[in-house]
Amino acid sequence: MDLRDKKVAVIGIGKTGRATAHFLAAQGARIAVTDEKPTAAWGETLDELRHLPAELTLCPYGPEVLADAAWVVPSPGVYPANPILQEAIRRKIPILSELELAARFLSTPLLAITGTNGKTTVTTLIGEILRRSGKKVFVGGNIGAPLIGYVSGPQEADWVVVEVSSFQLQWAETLHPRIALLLNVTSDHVDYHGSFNAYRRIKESIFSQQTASDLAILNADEPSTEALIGRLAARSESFSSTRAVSRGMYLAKDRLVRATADGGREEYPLEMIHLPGRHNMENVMAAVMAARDCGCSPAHIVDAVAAFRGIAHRIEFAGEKDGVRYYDDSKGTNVGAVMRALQSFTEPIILLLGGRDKEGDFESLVPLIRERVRELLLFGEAREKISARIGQVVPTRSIPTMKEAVALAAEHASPGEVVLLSPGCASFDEFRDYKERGRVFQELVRTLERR
Ligand code: UMA
Repeated sequence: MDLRDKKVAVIGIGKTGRATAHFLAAQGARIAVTDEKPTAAWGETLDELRHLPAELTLCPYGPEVLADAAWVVPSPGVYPANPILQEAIRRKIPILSELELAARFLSTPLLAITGTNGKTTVTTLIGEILRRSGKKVFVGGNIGAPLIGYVSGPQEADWVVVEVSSFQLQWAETLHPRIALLLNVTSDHVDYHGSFNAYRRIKESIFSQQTASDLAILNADEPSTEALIGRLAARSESFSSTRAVSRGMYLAKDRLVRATADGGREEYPLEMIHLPGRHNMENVMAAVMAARDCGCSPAHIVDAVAAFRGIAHRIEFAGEKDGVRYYDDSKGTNVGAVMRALQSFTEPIILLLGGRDKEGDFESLVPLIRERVRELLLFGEAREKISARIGQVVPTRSIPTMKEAVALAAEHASPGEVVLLSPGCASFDEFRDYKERGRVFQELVRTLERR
């Protein structure tokens, strides 16, 4: 792919758009950029872009950006139904996600992780294991650093480990990971993709370019991913926390077992895992399988897993006051994540749920809420909508903000109970992102502790 003197339209100037513009400039392309935010609100980004060694056109937010463009690179957050993208389709201008563009220039083997939940944990853990095994690794993608930034440099890693969101898989038709993981698919981002089936198909497309020399890692416990075993061009291995599998990993009574295609068996102690919940055993199994295929030894794997304490805002212990333990699961932005969080505790739970709805299937939480939640506190923009759907199951209160919900939880909780923020919704109604929401929650808990 030769970008020299070609015009490329970049939509959105967040992390992805900025990194893409830098890459395009280095490739000698001409760049047209646009963002729904007016240029007056671009701050330092405007200066940064103006200093790029490239022909740069700043366009108003609309189809003008497409004039003379050979390709369009939308930021992940731009919905497929966006009128600029629809116009690009009408004009037959190819649309490439940043991930697709980067992958076309990638010379390092690619290990890609997707799924509705667990991606960040598995991506981080694989990175840790590879590092501990002495390999050079770039860890990026949806987790933070765009892949395009890596391909802009000397590409010196042994492996590129990339967390891939469904937004990045949209417009990524030739992406070809050496190892691809699909951890699970439950309802999420339906507002973006149009339907659950469209979302599921996009997730499965991570395997579409793989061949027999590649590896696909699948979840044997989830019908939607299990159905793919044996149906893919790649070798497939699966993991299960409920039953033995012939190729892959499973949870036996007191250990994890890895069964290889040649009939071999490896065992890993459960004591190496310091993360809560069965879902984290699945995450660890997925990471171990990927790492073994990269050539990491079981000894390095055990060391790295034992040292791994999880990621921020993912069922993270936030503090304790008067015998009540507070947990921050702000990263739980969909219903599947809330289920996992609820399953991680045996204590009665006061659940803080709410924010901006992504058309989540809240009804599917009802059995777990009935079983484990003592009180449901709904907050944020979606609170009335959620209340109308699941507000009759356990005592439920509807409160405007998360801050007020935390205060009420502290008032209502009894010693031995857990207060869990697992919002099942996006944060953007009240916060910049889930990280800010989690930080605010943790600060509120620290204030409670000091009282
Ligand atoms: N914008 C438009 N038009 C739109 C939408 C956005 O102009 O229709 C503009 C915004 O005004 C803003 C810019 O685009 O200036 C933001 O782009 P973006 O929302 O795509 O965000 P980036 O900063 O590029 O960050 C993206 C990912 N964000 C999303 O997918 C929403 C980050 O994932 C990722 O870390 C980063 O690329 C690097 O790869 C975050 C995320 O929320 C963590 N991901 C979702 C999730 O995990 O559920 C998928």
